[in-house]
Amino acid sequence: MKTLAALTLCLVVLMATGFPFERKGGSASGGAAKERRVQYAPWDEVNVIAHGLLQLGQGLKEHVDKTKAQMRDISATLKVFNRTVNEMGKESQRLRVEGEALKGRARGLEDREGQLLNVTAELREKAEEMQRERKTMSERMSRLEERVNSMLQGADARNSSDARNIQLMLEAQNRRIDDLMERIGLQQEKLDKQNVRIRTLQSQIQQSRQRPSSRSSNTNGSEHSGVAEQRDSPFEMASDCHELFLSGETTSGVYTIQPRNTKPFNVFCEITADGGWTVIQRRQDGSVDFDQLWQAYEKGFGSLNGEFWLGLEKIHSIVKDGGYILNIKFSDWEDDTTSVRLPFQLGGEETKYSIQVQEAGTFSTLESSLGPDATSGLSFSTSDQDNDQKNDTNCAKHLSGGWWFSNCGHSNLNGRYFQCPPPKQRHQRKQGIFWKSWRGRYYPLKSSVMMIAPAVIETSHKE
Ligand SMILES: [Ca+2]
Repeated sequence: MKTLAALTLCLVVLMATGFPFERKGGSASGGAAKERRVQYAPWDEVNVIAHGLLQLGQGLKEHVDKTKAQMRDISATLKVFNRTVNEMGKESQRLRVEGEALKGRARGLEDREGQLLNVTAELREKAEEMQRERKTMSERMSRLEERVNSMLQGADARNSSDARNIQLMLEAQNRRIDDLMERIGLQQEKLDKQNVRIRTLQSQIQQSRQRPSSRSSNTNGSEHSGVAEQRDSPFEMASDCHELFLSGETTSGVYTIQPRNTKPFNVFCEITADGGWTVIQRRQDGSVDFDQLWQAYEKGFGSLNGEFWLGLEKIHSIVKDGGYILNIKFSDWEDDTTSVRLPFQLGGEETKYSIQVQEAGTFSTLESSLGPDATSGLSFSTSDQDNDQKNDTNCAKHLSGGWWFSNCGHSNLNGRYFQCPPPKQRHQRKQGIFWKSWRGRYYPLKSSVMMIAPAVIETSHKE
């Protein structure tokens, strides 16, 4: 800039000196020589001016070049600066975004921290509560311990020997009481047994009076010796519910009986006005699954006070000497009831517990669902023991439960228990409890009870 100012000043000075010369030449037109001299005379000056101008041009060029270079530098710097500004803008934008995100995160963390604080506070409260509880518990425990200790110490201190003596005495007393109770029990059992025998004999006497047959004389003949024998024989339990009835029992319920050559077992006795029935099956609410296998039907299952199957073994042990009657009671869903009585025999395991119903003239319609099929013996079947009379079918598997099946279609009181209303599909309904000749093949009955008693009961029932 300084050089530019200096050159401009120089140019101005030169021009200023030139003006008077040209004016001088113009005004002095009279003398040509003088003018030529004047014209050539300042050559040096012209030279100097030209030189100056050249220098000036050179200087200007240099200056322009320098300025250009400077401009380039400046613009490059500006570009860099712009870029930097741009980048900084972007960066600041990014930083702003990041800042927002961070702020968001910070807010989230703050929230969480708040939640955590709440939870922590809750936990602390709970822990404190638990600690309090534990404290009270341990206090109680220690109080109890103290009490027990004091009691023990007291007892020890005061009367350890007395207590021991009293204990021994008590034990001796208990033993004596037990002995007495046992003796009383034995006496009572003897009395009971005698009572049973007397009642049995009384009923036999009554029968022989009513039916003066060949058997009556035998009964009368053995009467006294029977009683005498009974007096000295050890206690025997009733062999069935009818014997209990004869011994004076009047209330239905669970009793222990002991058929001949059998271990005692419990049964439900249905005591009626004319005798004691031993219940062998009861269906009433579907509470017991009757879809059981052979072994279960042999041993029995269910609850004597609810639904049950007494078991083929036990039934056989009661009726093995014959002369029994099967009494079946049913009810439908209108609570209509009916009953069937069939004199029968039951074979043992070797006959697959074959039932044989005694033929008494012709069977009634009601009796026809079991009677006619069983006159020559009908074995018991379960899904794992097909002893039925239908060759191509396993009735127990086809239907349900175990029964004295003949051709699958006449009766099954151990079928599936269906509540009312029963299923609509016949293939389901036919698995139910049914007695074809009463309510039909596809009517699942509401209840059934099967019970047995000596045929004697039937005589008194009819008379
Ligand atoms: Ca079969």
